[in-house]
Amino acid sequence: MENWVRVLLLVVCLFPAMVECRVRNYTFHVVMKNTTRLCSSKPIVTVNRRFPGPTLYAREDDNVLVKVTNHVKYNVTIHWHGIRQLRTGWSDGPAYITQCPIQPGQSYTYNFTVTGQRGTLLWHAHISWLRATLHGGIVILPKRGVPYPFPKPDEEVVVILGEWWKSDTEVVINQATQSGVAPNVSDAHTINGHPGPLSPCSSQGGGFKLQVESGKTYMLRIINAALNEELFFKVAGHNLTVVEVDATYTKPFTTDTLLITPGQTTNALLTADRGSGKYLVAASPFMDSIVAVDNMTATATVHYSGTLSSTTTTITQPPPQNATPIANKFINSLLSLNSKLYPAKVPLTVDHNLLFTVGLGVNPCATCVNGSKVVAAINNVSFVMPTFSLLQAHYFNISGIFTTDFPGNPPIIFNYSGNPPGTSPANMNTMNGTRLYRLPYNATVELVLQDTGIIAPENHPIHLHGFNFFQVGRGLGNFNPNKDPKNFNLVDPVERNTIGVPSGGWTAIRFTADNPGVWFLHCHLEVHTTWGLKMAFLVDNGKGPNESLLPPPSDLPTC
Ligand SMILES: *[C@@H]1O[C@H](CO)[C@@H](O)[C@H](O)[C@H]1NC(C)=O
Ligand SMILES: *[C@@H]1O[C@H](CO)[C@@H](O)[C@H](O)[C@H]1NC(C)=O
Ligand SMILES: *[C@@H]1O[C@H](CO)[C@@H](O)[C@H](O)[C@H]1NC(C)=O
Ligand SMILES: *[C@@H]1O[C@H](CO)[C@@H](O)[C@H](O)[C@H]1NC(C)=O
Ligand SMILES: *[C@@H]1O[C@H](CO)[C@@H](O)[C@H](O)[C@H]1NC(C)=O
Ligand SMILES: *[C@@H]1O[C@H](CO)[C@@H](O)[C@H](O)[C@H]1NC(C)=O
Ligand SMILES: *[C@@H]1O[C@H](CO)[C@@H](O)[C@H](O)[C@H]1NC(C)=O
Ligand SMILES: *[C@@H]1O[C@H](CO)[C@@H](O)[C@H](O)[C@H]1NC(C)=O
Ligand SMILES: *[C@@H]1O[C@H](CO)[C@@H](O)[C@H](O)[C@H]1NC(C)=O
Ligand SMILES: *[C@@H]1O[C@H](CO)[C@@H](O)[C@H](O)[C@H]1NC(C)=O
Ligand SMILES: *[C@@H]1O[C@H](CO)[C@@H](O)[C@H](O)[C@H]1NC(C)=O
Ligand SMILES: *[C@@H]1O[C@H](CO)[C@@H](O)[C@H](O)[C@H]1NC(C)=O
Ligand SMILES: [Cu+2]
Repeated sequence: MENWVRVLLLVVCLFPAMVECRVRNYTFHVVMKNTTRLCSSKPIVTVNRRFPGPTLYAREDDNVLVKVTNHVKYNVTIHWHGIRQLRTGWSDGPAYITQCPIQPGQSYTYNFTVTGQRGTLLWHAHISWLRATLHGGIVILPKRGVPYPFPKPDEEVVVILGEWWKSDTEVVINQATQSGVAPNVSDAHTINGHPGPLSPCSSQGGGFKLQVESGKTYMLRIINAALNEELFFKVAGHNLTVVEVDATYTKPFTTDTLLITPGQTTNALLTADRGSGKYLVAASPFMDSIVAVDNMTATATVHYSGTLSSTTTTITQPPPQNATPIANKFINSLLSLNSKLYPAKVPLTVDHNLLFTVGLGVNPCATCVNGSKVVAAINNVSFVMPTFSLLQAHYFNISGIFTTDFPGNPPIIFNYSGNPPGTSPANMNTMNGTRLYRLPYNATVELVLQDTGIIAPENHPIHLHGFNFFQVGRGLGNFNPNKDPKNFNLVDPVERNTIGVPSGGWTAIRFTADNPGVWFLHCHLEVHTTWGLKMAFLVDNGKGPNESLLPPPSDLPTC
């Protein structure tokens, strides 16, 4: 852009009323704050002393600038979860993947443009377990004058689901890493930062209260920012109409229960059609395996205007923890809107056919409790975090940081799902390495994510950075490459950035590698990421500057 145009834009943006301002300029100060929950106080890491952190608002096509200054003792990075970051991988945020951390006392300005996306996403720290308290919403409004493809709601509300530990989460994960066993589960779930009125230790005025007026419609922008748990979400006495997930429009459908995995977002319309009263909102865990979870239900209230404070709250029964049929019903209802304005651009041909097993393992560890440690892997490779950023190593041709030999298929074919029991490999060891899978620009990829039953089958919410993908298929047991593709939905599959791989089953996704850079793929259960359930794609530049990664910004942190 010509310099004078940039100066003009800057000046014009001082008077946003005069003209559409295209630059959104935010300042994030990462600071400690003492916070009381569950009757105990502890210092937590926050952005601008807020928990959850501030909501980032932008319109499609806006340029977003966020200057992050680190005032705490931990290294910090921030990830803009679901933002495509077209050619701006430097602003994606996962530590040691696209950048070195912002060290104590340092600043870094994330600079990206929102292209072709509208809806709700989230930002969160992407280093260690700091995202437990370092997270917030991202609201992307459609371009000015472009309506939603559903009736305009009267009001919009960001609803962030989270997980709360009484202990310091950095201590929780360090303790687990040293002992080699699973970290402690959380002590409560939260809705907009509070465990809610039914918590044994309710505080802060009984939790989050959504004040509604009878007859009006509210769009809930619901975000699962929990570290390790998929959550059901319900409102007593009300149905919800899902209209968008992961910042892509869906075919609207009505349900009484939502399922949201960590990293996923859902926009749902709630019509206040009850006249009056108080109705409980509940967020409770979904876990259809033997793995321990925090079974506390987080609550909030929908409160109709004019309702007496003495009115009792209508409660709702959360689904059982292992309610697989309720989860499946919700997942199977999700389809892309696939309208003329918002077509589903599903790749119809496939250049790279990949099968990745995702699951757990056990490796020897002399210093650990039982001489072994729990690990996790993709295609039997437990990812080893480098000490230098992969994107920088790639851009500057620095060798010795990573290899590009990540296997496109599992090294051993077995009964992946472990069903019938006892058929999983007796040897549960994994390999380790910082191995990437290389893709030419614009290659089309079909990736089947296959759960393993090693230790136990489990639902893994897998998140891909830099791309949206389409979920073309899903099933139980071993994926069958001869039979299963016949049932793929290539017309209107849901488009998203995070997808649950069913316990003992598989999910098939397709995407086009039209974004050059290094892009992280990992389980969004933070415990599994820590254990090594992660890898990265390296996407080469295409032809010319419009298909090439931009040069790194001058303030990019170094290691
Ligand atoms: C963003 O805000 C900061 C602090 O208010 C200011 O110094 C900077 O010039 C702004 N940048 C742009 C591009 O508006
Ligand atoms: C938190 O509280 C402790 C004990 O009261 C105090 O020493 C500390 O300075 C407080 N920290 C912050 C960040 O307010
Ligand atoms: C943000 O990045 C764009 C390139 O994508 C660049 O033109 C612009 O100057 C950058 N803005 C700031 C404030 O650094
Ligand atoms: C984790 O749980 C164990 C057993 O209850 C307890 O001894 C330990 O202190 C907990 N760790 C943290 C960091 O809270
Ligand atoms: C929710 O929708 C279902 C199915 O359409 C219907 O049976 C039920 O009565 C509705 N519940 C409420 C509270 O509107
Ligand atoms: C939650 O789990 C604890 C510990 O396993 C158990 O004692 C308690 O009964 C469970 N509560 C509910 C509501 O299931
Ligand atoms: C250690 O091994 C024993 C015996 O197999 C088992 O009971 C125990 O749960 C293990 N402890 C840990 C921390 O894995
Ligand atoms: C890295 O290597 C490629 C191919 O050899 C070359 O085109 C590019 O200029 C190199 N980049 C840097 C920063 O040295
Ligand atoms: C994984 O790799 C380890 C170490 O090479 C090997 O012992 C084990 O058999 C492999 N397991 C699978 C399922 O590929
Ligand atoms: C990777 O595996 C090797 C050989 O088993 C082992 O010596 C090394 O400690 C492992 N590295 C990590 C980070 O686990
Ligand atoms: C990328 O691939 C699509 C088809 O998948 C094609 O339509 C498009 O022209 C390609 N773009 C480039 C720049 O190669
Ligand atoms: C912070 O990051 C730097 C650069 O990677 C590293 O040298 C340092 O050990 C890290 N500090 C902590 C506390 O992890
Ligand atoms: Cu997982």
